[in-house]
Amino acid sequence: MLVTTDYTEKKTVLIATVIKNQNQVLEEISELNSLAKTLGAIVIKEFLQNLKSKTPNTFIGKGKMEEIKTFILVNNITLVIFNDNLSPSQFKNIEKTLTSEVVDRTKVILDIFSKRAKTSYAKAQMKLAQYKYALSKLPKLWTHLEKQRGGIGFRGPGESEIETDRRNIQTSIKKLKTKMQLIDNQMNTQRQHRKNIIRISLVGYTNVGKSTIMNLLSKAKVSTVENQLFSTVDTTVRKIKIKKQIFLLSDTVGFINNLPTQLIDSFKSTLSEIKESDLLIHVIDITKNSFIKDIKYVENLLLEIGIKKNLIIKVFNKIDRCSELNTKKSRINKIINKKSLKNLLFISALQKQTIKLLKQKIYALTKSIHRNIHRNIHRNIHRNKICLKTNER
Ligand SMILES: Nc1nc2c(ncn2[C@@H]2O[C@H](COP(=O)(O)OP(=O)(O)OP(=O)(O)O)[C@@H](O)[C@H]2O)c(=O)[nH]1
Ligand SMILES: [Mg+2]
Repeated sequence: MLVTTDYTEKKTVLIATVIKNQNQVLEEISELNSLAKTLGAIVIKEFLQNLKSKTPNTFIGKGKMEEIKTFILVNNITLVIFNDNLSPSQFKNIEKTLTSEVVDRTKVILDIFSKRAKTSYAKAQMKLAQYKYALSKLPKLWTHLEKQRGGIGFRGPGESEIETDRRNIQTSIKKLKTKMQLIDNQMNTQRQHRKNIIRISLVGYTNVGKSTIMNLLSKAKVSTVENQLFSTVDTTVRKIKIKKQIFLLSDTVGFINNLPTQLIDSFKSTLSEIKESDLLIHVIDITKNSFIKDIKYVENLLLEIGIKKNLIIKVFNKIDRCSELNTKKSRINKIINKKSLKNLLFISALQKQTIKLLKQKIYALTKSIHRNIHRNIHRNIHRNKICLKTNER
């Protein structure tokens, strides 16, 4: 059941439906194209269908379905990826009609994450997300799952077997949660030890340059892959020094539109790294047409997971590739509230000198936190001395 779909060199078509916002879907399908390519699929064609409402059985209309079916047969397509999330019965019906393997956007994202996870903790988080996904598709996804099974320990179809499957997945989820709780506790203790150091997290949409900035600020070697989505799945924490002050900098997993809820759930503790940070560096790829939408999406997602920070630097990255910088700057001035304007930076992570500006900004914004931390440390030392003296008497 946790077998990932093999995308390598598979001739693939993408399908997206438009009910309201065509531009939004166009961006999503281009993102889906990158996601599929990241997994090695060869995308042959994108199908877009305007709909007044979704057809419950097959999701898209009959005529379009026939057109896609013919295209699949003529071009030997073996994989179909839907931009929308499909219900178990839709999966079943569409696969039957198209006689091809069908996956949805959530599955693709989960498969990329599981491929990228390196640490055992990230792997456990991924497994948890995949179990939850499998559980949500289970009842009617029998044939679909069966095709992928091949000796995973589940036997033939039928209601009772499906029930066994469900119980097996639920048991695995329980075990994983217990395992992760133990690691969570250790990580919490580690975080407590770092209390006296200012913590900074790089956050933002995927592929905006977070890891590149991390590497520049910390001389770390977090892998940054040429234009691939979700290079980073594991959180990396590095010490950095600015004017003799020590900071802890975390590089975190990138966000994407319609991030699967299963992923958000299982990445909660990774995200608590962000929650406990004193300062967030929200990185934005200014070359993207949708950069304003990306900002809002990231801000909303942060709010959704309970992260409300006053100290945020918005770093508009990749200015070396941005052709309409001034026009974009005036768009930004209009949407950003006046108070936050001083916390904006325009940089190129490929030009070392602009990183200096970022360092200056980090230092200036966290000065008062440093002062408080030092005051607390001195107060504690003083308190301990008094305690010691009292005990000596
Ligand atoms: N032209 C240009 N490219 C950049 C800049 N910063 C990063 N890149 C490129 O953008 C791509 C993505 O960079 P990453 O640092 O991996 O982005 P990320 O935000 O960590 O991505 P995820 O880990 O996938 O969320 C890489 O190919 C980088 O070389 C920049 O300032 N200018
Ligand atoms: Mg990264």
